[in-house]
Amino acid sequence: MIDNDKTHFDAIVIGTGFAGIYMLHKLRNELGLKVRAFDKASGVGGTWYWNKYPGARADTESFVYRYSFDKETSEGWDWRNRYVDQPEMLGYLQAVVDRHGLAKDIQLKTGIDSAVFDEIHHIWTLTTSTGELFTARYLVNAVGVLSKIVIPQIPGRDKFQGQIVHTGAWPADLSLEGKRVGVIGTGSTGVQFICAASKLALHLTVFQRSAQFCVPAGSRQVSEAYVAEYKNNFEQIWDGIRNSRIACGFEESGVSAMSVSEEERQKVFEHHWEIGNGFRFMFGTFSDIAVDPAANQAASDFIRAKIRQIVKDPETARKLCPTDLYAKRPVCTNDYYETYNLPNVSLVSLPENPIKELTANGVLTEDGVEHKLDLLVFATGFETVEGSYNQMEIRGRGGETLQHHWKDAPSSYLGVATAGFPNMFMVLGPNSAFSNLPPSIESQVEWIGELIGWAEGESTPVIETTREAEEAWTATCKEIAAYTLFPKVKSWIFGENIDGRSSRVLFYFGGLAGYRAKLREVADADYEGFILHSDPSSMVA
Ligand code: NA7
Repeated sequence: MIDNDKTHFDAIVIGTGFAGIYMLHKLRNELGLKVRAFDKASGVGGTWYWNKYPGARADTESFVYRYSFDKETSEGWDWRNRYVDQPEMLGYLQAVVDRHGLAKDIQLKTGIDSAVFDEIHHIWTLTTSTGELFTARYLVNAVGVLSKIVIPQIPGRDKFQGQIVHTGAWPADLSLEGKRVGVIGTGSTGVQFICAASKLALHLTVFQRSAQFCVPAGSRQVSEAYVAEYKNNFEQIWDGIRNSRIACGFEESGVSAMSVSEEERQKVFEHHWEIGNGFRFMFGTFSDIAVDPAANQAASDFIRAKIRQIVKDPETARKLCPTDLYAKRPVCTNDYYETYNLPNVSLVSLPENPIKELTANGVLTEDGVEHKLDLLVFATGFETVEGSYNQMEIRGRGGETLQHHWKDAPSSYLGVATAGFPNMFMVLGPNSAFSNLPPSIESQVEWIGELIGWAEGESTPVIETTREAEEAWTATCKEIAAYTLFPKVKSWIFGENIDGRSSRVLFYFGGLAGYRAKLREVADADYEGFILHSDPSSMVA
């Protein structure tokens, strides 16, 4: 066992995005543990470090896409835009790191290659990409849900003479000015990129596999009075957010779409279209858009009518009209459909005209047209949850790898722990709450911190969840997901964006308030579903 001042820690945190930063603060500054956080990036920020593509910004509002634990940084943070953009987000996270003096315990440019649990000494041993070895009693994975980028295989990739990039690994110095740009992907990243790129590129060609339901974001500057009101009602606003389903800071509707007249329904949709925001449109208009097929159809019809009204060329409008259910992660950005009226933007509908191959000059489609490009951008998403963990070799009891434990699908108890991996926790592990992520992250960090604090009061604390608890939580998540329309459409939410991967439940769809109530219930029942070994001889095999 390695036990020296520089390499042994009470806890190691992997990742320094929203989750890792707060976890480090919680364990080190509040619990008084000796902690180190690692990140393979050269700066903190996680997702917000890597996703530097033009147009990158949060699409939940600035006042909810932040920490509530750090009132002081928020107090001094006079944001001016309804949505925080990527540079401002990084600035905010760096300010939190600075305020809490966290930098000295963050080791950047260091990936974790493996983490192995020693069953005799109850210690995790980690090896890094820099060839170092570290040990810790607790291991917390704060590696994100959407970190591992996906680039589809397209024939002829090596022939293309231009540049290829993924939005999730955007080089900071890459400019679009004067370039012929192609983009594959119209998810929430794609729509942001498309709008920004249309204003910068000489020409933009959008290669669309699925048409997207996109509502206006309603991006605008906010007034000083608006910011002051938030600051004056900080606690009350955050209480409301924690007690809501989606945690986006707007009032979620309790009215079902079909319970009102057609005229009223259109009025509500129109009102929310004007206000803007994707989650608000899906959950603020009516209570059952994501649950009831008729309600879903009404919302879809409304958006399709908007597309036909906005897009001048009827053929382009036809291609842009989605035919699926409105049941992917709701997407918003300003002027998405208007962008297709610009003379420098063209649309290729891939189901009708697939990509044949990449050539030296660009993309050749089945109709024989070669779309000449200087830059091809993949906005093709991420390998949800598993991708973040599969990059490391994590071994728990009996040397079992996490990949093996999750061979059918990733699973967990409450999204924070998985059986056979003692003293290992996850922030946003599989089957965490589907909501605006910062409040979800805070709920888990605080709960994990409480659990570790509780266990620290015991001698030789080893905490692990049971297979029964994990199976029961997985079953609950499956049951709730099946009640919604989300699994009926292929998307990253169910891991189905990866070719050949079957649908798996990766989120708890019962809402953040329900999730937090469950966390409280488990804690109040002396952490039911966890075993706390105060005597090593009582360890389960
Ligand atoms: P998404 O939402 O997974 O979107 C990926 C997009 O790329 C989507 O339009 C896909 O089409 C498209 N795609 C993926 N593979 C291909 C291939 N092989 N050919 C053509 N088009 C393809 O990723 P985002 O980065 O936009 O968003 C991920 C989340 O990150 C986002 O929701 C936020 O929460 C943050 P499809 O719809 O699958 O037909």
